Amino acid sequence: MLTMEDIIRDGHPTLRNVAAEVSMPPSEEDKQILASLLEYVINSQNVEMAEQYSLRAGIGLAAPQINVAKRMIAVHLTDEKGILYSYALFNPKIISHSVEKAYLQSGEGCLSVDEAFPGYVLRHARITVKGINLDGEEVKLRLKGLASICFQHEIDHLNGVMFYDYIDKKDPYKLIEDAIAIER
Ligand code: K1U
Ligand code: NI
Repeated sequence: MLTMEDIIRDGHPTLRNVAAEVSMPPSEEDKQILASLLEYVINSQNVEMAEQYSLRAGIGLAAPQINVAKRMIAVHLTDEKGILYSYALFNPKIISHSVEKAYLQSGEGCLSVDEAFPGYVLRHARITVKGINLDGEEVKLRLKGLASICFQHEIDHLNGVMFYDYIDKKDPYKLIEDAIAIER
C-alpha cells in the first residue's frame, strides 16, 4: 500500500523527465504499480484510512510521482454532476481537445508539491483521452469539467510538466476571454 512516504516531492528530477511508454501487454509488476496508484487515491478519500496512514487526499496520481518513470495514471473523482470517474490507465494519450479553455476556480494543488501556488491554471475545456485499462482493454473517454482538468494534470506528470508552470508569474489570476470557470 502506498503512503505519502512513497511520493516524491518537487525538486526530484523524475518529476521533470518524460516518462517511458509501458510495453504491452503490461508485466504483472506494471499492473501492480498501476493498481497501487488507484488504491492510493481511493484510500486517500476515505477519512479513516487517510487519518490512520496520514494520506493527503488526492483525486489523481501518476507513476512518476512514486519515482516510476513510466506512463501510468490513476484518477478517482466525483465530478460537479455527481458522476464517478475511476480509471487506471497505461499509456494515456490526449487524442483531441477543444480550443476553449477552462480552469479550476480554486486553483490546483499537487501531492508532490508541499507549498501552495495560488493562481489560475488554464487548460483545455474538453479532451478525448485514449488508454489501456488494467484488463488490457482500450478505453476512450470524452471529458469535460473537473475530470478533464484532472486527466490533463496527471498526463502532464508523464511529460515532466507541473501545474504551476502554467501560472502567470506577474499576474497569477490573469484570465483569457471566454475561459470556463469550474467549481468543485
Ligand atoms: O497529481 C496529483 O498530485 C494529485 C492532485 C491532482 C489534481 C489536483 C488539482 C487539479 C487537478 C488534479 C490532487 O489530487 S491535489 C488534491 C485535490 O485536488 C483534492 C483532494 C480531495 C478532494 C478534492 C480535491
Ligand atoms: Ni500533481
